[in-house]
Amino acid sequence: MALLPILRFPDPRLRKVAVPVNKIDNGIKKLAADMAETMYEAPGIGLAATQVDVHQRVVVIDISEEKNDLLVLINPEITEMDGLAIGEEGCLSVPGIYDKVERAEQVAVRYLDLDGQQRVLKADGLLAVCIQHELDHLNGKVFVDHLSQMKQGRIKTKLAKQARVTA
Ligand code: GNR
Ligand code: NI
Repeated sequence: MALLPILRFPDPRLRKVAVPVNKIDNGIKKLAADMAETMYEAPGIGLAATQVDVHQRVVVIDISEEKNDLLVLINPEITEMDGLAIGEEGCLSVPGIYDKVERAEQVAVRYLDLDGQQRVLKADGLLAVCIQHELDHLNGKVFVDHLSQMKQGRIKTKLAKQARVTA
């Protein structure tokens, strides 16, 4: 296992659209294991391969308190969306920034598990938010894209200042 470096907004590599996985081989299994380790260490509740500069459609999620309920979603697709909910979001690629985003309240997601089995998961609450947030990453989107241009500008300024003091 290995910890992977996480790309930071506004890195242009966060804008790449990930391609579907065509074979769940040992490379994909290692990627999922390394992503899980990286997510737990951060700590975060989800991580998309895009954030570790791998542009394939792989997501890991664990919203459990005990951090013992890992979900690996390969080629996830949202097949149903219902309702609207506004919740506070953050992102490991946009450290220290939190803001409200409107999402579907409930989703159904179809995906392959690590054994290549097709599965369907119905989610609401934080899990539904996290699934939508991670699918956005696979499509080159970051949660701040849902905010006003003025907020996006302020976030860029704040992150650039942070990067200066950390460097
Ligand atoms: O750790 C994370 N927390 C979180 C909180 C509210 C909404 C979405 C998230 S996902 C985020 C991890 C991350 O950046 N995944 O891409
Ligand atoms: Ni994120």
